[in-house]
Amino acid sequence: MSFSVVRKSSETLGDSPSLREEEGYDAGVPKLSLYYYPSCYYCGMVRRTIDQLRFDIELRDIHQERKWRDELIAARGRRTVPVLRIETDDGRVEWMGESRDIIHHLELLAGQG
Ligand SMILES: N[C@@H](CCC(=O)N[C@@H](CS)C(=O)NCC(=O)O)C(=O)O
Repeated sequence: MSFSVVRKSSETLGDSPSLREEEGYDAGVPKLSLYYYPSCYYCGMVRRTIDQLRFDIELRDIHQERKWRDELIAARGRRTVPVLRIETDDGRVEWMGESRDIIHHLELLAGQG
């Protein structure tokens, strides 16, 4: 898969609004969401990569929000996290599990794989 993604510029780090919030949804740009929970070790590894590569990814805590947990189970048949949900602008949705695969995917998207 090959596409560009929204990443945070240096001006949008910290408490500032993200590029996506400022500019809205860009055509051709996939929307990325990470299903996770805070104490999950493998989720922590993925979140570190997200921070390092400055990806603008919505974090969906499955312990905090029941709807995220239910959505994850409906899509994957189990609640194992981390899982990256990738929604392309044409409406296709892919679900990617395994922290190693997610990290590798993000590195490729960032051009560092
Ligand atoms: N090999 C997986 C392991 C993921 C994993 O074990 N996740 C734990 C949390 S750290 C989990 O979701 N366990 C609950 C379950 O599988 O139902 C990965 O690297 O992503």
